[in-house]
This record gives sequence, C-alpha cells and structure tokens, in this order.
Amino acid sequence: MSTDGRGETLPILPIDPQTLLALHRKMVTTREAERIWADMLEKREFYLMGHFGTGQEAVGVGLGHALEATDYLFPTHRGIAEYVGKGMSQDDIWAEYFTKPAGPARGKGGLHLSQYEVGLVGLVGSLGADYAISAGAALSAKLRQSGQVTVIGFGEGTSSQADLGSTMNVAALWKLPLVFAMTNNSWCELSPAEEHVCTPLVAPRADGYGIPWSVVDGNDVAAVYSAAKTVVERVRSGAGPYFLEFMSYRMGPHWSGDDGSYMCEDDLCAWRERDPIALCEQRLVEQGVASAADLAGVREAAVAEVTAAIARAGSLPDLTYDDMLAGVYTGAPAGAAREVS
Ligand SMILES: Cc1ncc(C[n+]2csc(CCOP(=O)(O)OP(=O)(O)O)c2C)c(N)n1
Ligand SMILES: [Mg+2]
Repeated sequence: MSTDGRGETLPILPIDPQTLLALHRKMVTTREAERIWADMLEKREFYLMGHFGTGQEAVGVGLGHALEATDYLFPTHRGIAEYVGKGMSQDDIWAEYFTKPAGPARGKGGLHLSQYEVGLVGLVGSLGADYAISAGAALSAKLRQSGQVTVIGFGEGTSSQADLGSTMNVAALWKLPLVFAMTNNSWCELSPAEEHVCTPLVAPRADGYGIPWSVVDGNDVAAVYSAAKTVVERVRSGAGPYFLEFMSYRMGPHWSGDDGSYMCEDDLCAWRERDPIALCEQRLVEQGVASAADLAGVREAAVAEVTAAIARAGSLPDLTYDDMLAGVYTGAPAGAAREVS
C-alpha cells in the first residue's frame, strides 16, 4: 500500500482523563529517575553510565502504555521511558542496574534491561542487531496465532543500519505483526541528523516496501499514545507492518560523560518550549483534570518512589560467583571457579 510519499495522517483518538494522568505520571517518573541517576553519577555514588532521554519521554511512555503486557517491545538505548511505559517497576529497574541477582535479568543485564513478564525484550548493545530478531518475534506470534504485536524501537541514526531494509522487506512480504517505531531526535551521538541521514524524514522509505507510514509529534504524549493505539490494533488484526516516525529532540547530551557543548543553545531553548511534560501538564490544567498542586504531588511521589527503590536495590544481596554462572553454562567448566576467584 503506497502512501504517495506523504504518509498517513492518523486520527487523534479521544483520551480519557485517567489515561492522560497515567501517561503524565509515567513521564514524570522517567524524568525524575534519570535526573536522580545523573546526580548519583555526579556524586560518584553510582557508576552505570546513562544515555538519558530528557525531552523524549512522551515517545517511550506513549508507546509502551499503548501495548498489552503480552506484546513484545524491543526498546532503545535512550532512557527508561519505554520500560516505565510498558510497566516495569522502579524496583526491578534499579535491582538490575545495581546488577543484583534479584533483578529481572538476574543482575547479568545491567544497563541492558529486559523483563519477560511485561514483554520487554532485552536491549542490545550493538544498535540495529535486533531488527532481524524483532521480525523473528513477530513471525513467532504470527505462526502461533497469539495475537501479539511486536514493536521495534530505534533512532534515526540506527535507521542507517543495513538490516533495517531486509527486515522491512521480510515483514512486508510475510505480513508480520511488526511496528517500526523510530524516534527522530536530530542527533546520533555528536552528529546532527543532517550530517548522517540523507533526507529530513526516514519514514517515506517505507513506501519502497509497500509499508504504510506516518509521522507523529513525539513531544505530544496524547498524539503518541493515540497513534500507537490505532497502528497496533491495525497490525494486530493482520494488516501487516507499519512504520511510525516520532519527531522529538534530545534535550541534553548523548550520554552522561558528554558535556553537550556542541549543541546549539537556541535549538535547545526552542525545544524546551515544547517539553513533553510541560505540554501534558498544560493540557491537564486546561481541561480541569489536575491543579498545579496535584502536579507537584505527582513529582514528589515520583521522587519518593525512585529514591525508595534505589535504597532497596542498593541493600539487596550482591551477585555471588554461583549467581554469575547460573543460566550461562549447563555445567560450569572445570576449574572456572578457581580461575575467577
Ligand atoms: C553498531 C553500533 N554502532 C555504534 C554504536 C555506538 N552508539 C551508541 S548510541 C549511538 C547513537 C545512535 O543514534 P540514534 O539511533 O539516532 O539514537 P539516539 O542516540 O539519538 O537516541 C551510537 C552510534 C553502537 N552502540 N552500536
Ligand atoms: Mg537520534
């Protein structure tokens, strides 16, 4: 199905106040957790580097919240919005980040979170290596007739990895229940998009594979949620894959060890005017759903939740040697214990 180079304008579904409040709470939790994480790094209380997603919370939260727990989401490396959106708890996130055996990946994932129970497939370090795996997950759901949808998240920088083309081809050919969910945040590490992507938008390439596509305001959480709901249900009903491009902006440096001094202050200021949390709060207040005091309460509750989860995770038992080998080998190689200890 060609969209004539213009893409599709998806309908904006009405959103009920409880859903908007839930999306807001998840975005605030994400922002506060990443802020606390950055503070801990600054104070050298924690050593796991972060690719923070400040300014992009609406994409991960809106997408994750629109999915069923049984749907598969392959998250991006940027921030924790997708995990929070899909329903991973702060306790589970921090237990894994502290590499504790109580974490959902038994402390072996660390930065690479995954949680089977909420449909979060593990984050891969080699960006783009999971395109083909996402097609496999979608094929498995199709063969099992399970009704599950798979969403593969990636950035515009990672869209240049060659596997995206072959995955789009096979997804279209086999009508896989797969959503390509790309965030165009204008940056790939220290390079602006115009230096690494040949066109302002990536989604129109989907036309070449007969995959329908749409460009969505990634800073409007209601628009993200609505687009995701529409597309996911269409894909679930057997229509084949879909390509969504979310326009957003990385309102901070690439990673926690980067001072971001190469970023243009004017662009940052312009995008701060479209901060997804501020936009959502404006809507909540205008619609009479929440007061300024309610919103401050959400932020306080988020800080308390994250702080308590970090404290609990820090005091969990550490990985033992046996924990490290569990699930890795069917039988530990002889002498391995002595070599490591
Ligand atoms: C195969 C591979 N190449 C390079 C990297 C290093 N790397 C980590 S994040 C990143 C930027 C990716 O840009 P984009 O896909 O636009 O996502 P964003 O960081 O903007 O969220 C790169 C190149 C990597 N992890 N894997
Ligand atoms: Mg990018």
